[in-house]
Amino acid sequence: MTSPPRTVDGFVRQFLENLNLVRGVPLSASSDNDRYQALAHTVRDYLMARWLEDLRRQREAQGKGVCYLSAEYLLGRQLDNNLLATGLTEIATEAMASCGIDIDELRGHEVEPGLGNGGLGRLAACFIDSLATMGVPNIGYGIRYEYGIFRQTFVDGQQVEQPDAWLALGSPWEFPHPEAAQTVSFGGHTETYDDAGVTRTRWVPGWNVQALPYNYMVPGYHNGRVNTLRLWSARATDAFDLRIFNSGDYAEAVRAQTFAENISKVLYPEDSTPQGKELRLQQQYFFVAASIKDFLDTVLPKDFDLTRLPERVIFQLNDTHPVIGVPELMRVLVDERGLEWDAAWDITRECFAYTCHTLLPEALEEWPVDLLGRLLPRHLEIIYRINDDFLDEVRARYGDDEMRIRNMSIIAEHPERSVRMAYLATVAGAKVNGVAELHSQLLREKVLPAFNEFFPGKFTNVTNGVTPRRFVRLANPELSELITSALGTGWLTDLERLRELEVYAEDPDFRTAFGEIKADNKRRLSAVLAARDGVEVSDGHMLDVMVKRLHEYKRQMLKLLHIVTQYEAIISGKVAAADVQPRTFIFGAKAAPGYAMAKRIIHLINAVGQVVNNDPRVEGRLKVIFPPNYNVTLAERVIPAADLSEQISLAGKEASGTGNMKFALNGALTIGTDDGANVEIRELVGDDNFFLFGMSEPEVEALWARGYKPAEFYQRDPQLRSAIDLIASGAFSGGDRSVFEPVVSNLLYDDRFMVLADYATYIGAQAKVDAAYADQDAWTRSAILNVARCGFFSSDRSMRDYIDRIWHTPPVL
Ligand code: 26Q
Repeated sequence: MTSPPRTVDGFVRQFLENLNLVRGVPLSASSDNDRYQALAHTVRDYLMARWLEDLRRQREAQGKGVCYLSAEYLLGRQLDNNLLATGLTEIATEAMASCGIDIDELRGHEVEPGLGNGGLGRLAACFIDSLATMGVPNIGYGIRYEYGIFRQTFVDGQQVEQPDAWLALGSPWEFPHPEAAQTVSFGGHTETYDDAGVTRTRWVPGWNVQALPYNYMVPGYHNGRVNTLRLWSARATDAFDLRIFNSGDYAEAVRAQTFAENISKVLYPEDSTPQGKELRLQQQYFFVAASIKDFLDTVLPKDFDLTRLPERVIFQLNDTHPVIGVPELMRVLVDERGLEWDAAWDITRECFAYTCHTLLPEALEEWPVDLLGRLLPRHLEIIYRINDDFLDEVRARYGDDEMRIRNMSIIAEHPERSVRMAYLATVAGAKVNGVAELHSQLLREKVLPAFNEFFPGKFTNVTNGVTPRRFVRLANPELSELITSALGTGWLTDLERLRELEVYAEDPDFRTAFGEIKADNKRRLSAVLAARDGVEVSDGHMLDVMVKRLHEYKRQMLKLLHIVTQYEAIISGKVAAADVQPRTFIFGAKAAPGYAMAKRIIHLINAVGQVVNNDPRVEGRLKVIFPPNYNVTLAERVIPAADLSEQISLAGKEASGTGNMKFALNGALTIGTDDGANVEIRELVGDDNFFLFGMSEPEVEALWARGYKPAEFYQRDPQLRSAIDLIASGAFSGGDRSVFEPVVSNLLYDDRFMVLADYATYIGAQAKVDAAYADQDAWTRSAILNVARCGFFSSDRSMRDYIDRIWHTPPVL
């Protein structure tokens, strides 16, 4: 193997060689894509020796590792991250310059792998970054979707989805290993047979697919470590190919092949509202079965004593999506490896742990028994047996309390007989965790109280975190440099050290420098938006940002009502435009393609922007920008530029949020409800540095109990009435009142997320924001304190909590 290029000359040599050998072109004839690919190859060559070394180290150590099972990894661009991890950024920049290439230009050519929907997928990406940085053995298992999250475009202000062909130009970061393929089976039936006097069950599947692993390097930051992300791609098996050969019916044979390969074709773009689609269950079983087999057959030594499996692995279930792994491990242990049921169950119960990411009842996955039985007949039998044994234990404890039995059963009977995957995960998991303190408390007290009582000590909390390498160092290089100039190095892997910045909040020079960086970041963002969408962030504006998936519970409508309220006040003459604090509002949000109300809200945001931005009476003091296709790459630009972070979900609905953490760490102040991790952010930064508004979760409950009538809030509050009336009048739809009528009546008569109930306190809090922003120096002081006090939200700390409370996996030195 070639030696790693540690000098500019070495780097240039290797880069030119890769252009020739990998791309088959000389520099003079190379395209930007050739150059990007060759550069990426040069970085991965450098990582290769370390990767191999880590594989060896981990095999020899025979320690316990984490298998993170996640249907989503929202990785973001890889080049910059891998340059940073290896400390090659300067060398690569100089090397490219000496070839006459602008590395920034090449950076822009990387298509980010969007293999996730939002928070949950990005969390998985942050976690594997932290584990590599901490030297903890980890394999991330998931699916190599051929198409990731759709590319969002707007046509007449309405969302139109385009396929995300992220692999079209080739993916230099992946290593296919077809020789390590696994076979995954589906369908068929089960039968019993006599095995030397013992009755055993076997599954006779109806069809198989091949799972091909693609490995990705997950480098630790400046520690020479490289873990593995292994994503599975579906291929037709030889049997499918044979059918092609033998059938003579070419079209039918190809259809069969397409059928197999459909399994990893596309990421489901729903988040929070799972649809019980067969293909989705196929995806889940496909990657989990391949991963478990891969771990048992290729990662563990041959003839490993499986009763000791819990000493070697914890399978962490990222939400319920991989929970079919529980009956799968039971099937492998009992049917294939010949263990007794009870012994297998003891192993299984120790090998899984479950993270819940939601509180919305409609987001809890259930699979209809007839679908599950058709696709995975043996797994359904195993689930029934797990449930029978569990309910026997419940009866033994509480007697024949049928009400309780029905409530705790893994099998729901209504509206159709189905498997409650969260219950299965809770019964099987060694631990169950929520993702923020409030969420974990509500999980224990509201969602799964019977299980919390039955399994004392099983429930725990691990508050989410984000990787500071990507979301501070890469996204905000100037701030990172300022921090390093104050604290020295080391803080990026020990983020609590940001505390030492508290004293600098009192230093006028530091505040000036901090304020200038924020202004620079706004200019950088403005340039990006100008190039991308032809819009600019106006100078001197406060940047007010709400970026997250579009969902009613997150309440983008509340933000919009604030904008419309300000606009209405100007055009009705209640307020002079000159007296309005100039603000640019940035939205970023994708709606699930089938979520009609979310799509209408997107349309309305664009429509309001169109009107407000072009009304001369506003005098340019309010501006709404909604760049399409918000993704990790855009997040890295928007977040460092933000002054104000909007975290305004109805209390009790947002499990944690992680964008909230990214903003605070980049010196934005939060306006937010007492929800998810906002609670912890506010406790840490202090009430003076956080704009709290809205009902608390118990207040929400109390209002529901009293009877919530949104129309009464509309009647009572003239400001609210004017804003809603303006929308209803057709002012944002060319006079056509019908376009946004569904949005308006939804608010007035079916306001499930209590937008109108929190409106008044939200508007009040926004007035406080305006007042605070008027004193720039004081604002900057608060922003610095946000940075200084949010070190807790490093995903390194999350990983330490998982390790201490759940995994018990020491680093391998
Ligand atoms: C399930 C079945 C079928 C189709 C789709 C799905 C599906 C896909 C994605 C269900 C849910 C998701 C994603 C959920 C998610 O992102 N939840 C967020 O997780 C973050 C990390 O813990 C939290 O910070 C957010 O509060 C939570 O909303």
